[in-house]
Amino acid sequence: MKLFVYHTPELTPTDKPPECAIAVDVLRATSTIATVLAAGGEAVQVFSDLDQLIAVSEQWPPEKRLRAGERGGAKVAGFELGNSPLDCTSELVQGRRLFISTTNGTRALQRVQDSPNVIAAALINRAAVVQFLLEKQPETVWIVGSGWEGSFSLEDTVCAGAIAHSLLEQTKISPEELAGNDEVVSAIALYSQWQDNLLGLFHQASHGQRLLRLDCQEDLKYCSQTDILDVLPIQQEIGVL
Ligand code: 3SL
Repeated sequence: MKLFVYHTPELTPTDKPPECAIAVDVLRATSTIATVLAAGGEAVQVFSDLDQLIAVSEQWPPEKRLRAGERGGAKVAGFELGNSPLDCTSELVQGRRLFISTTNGTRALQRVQDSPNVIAAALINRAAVVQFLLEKQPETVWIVGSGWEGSFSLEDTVCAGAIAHSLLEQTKISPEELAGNDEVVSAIALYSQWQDNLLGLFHQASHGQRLLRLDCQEDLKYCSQTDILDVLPIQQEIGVL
């Protein structure tokens, strides 16, 4: 297995998709997606465009759907949900499909949608993702951070490091064998330094600070937990996990 980390969707190569692509948006899209599926949501369908989301979801029975929209961290007017995983209780999401569009996370998923195995990962479901990689043994794996509007984000990189770190712990593979690019090594170093204080790292992260200004401290706490959900959000058809 060769692992590559890309800090933003724009940095991924365009020629050939990898055997497995893992999109990461710890704050908060992939944390929300994992939470919805763990809480019994029927599926999650992702969109970069809000009008397209509305058009497609209109074809779904109203009692079987939920619409989530986030721009700039805030809920989009007229949608039932923004992008807080804490709103996704089993009472609300059970048996319903979540139609979601967020600023960066859904774009990352769309960027890698042609890979035969597309996964949404966050810290909360890290163990399930690592388990999948250990069982499937894909030759090439990309971990793609969503970043923020084309820039690096600490929280996505530390999650990439958490996945890589766990792979190293559970196999005999050396860091040199695993790492396909230098970003893997730096992601592991970031995780090694902050693994006991991930919430502290989120407080330093620019998007963490943006969410704190929006009064989302409970979201930061929730998303900074590791391995609490045994769920693997994997693409079933293009755009649907
Ligand atoms: O950028 C995204 O996709 C979102 O996850 C951002 S937010 O955490 O909902 O503000």
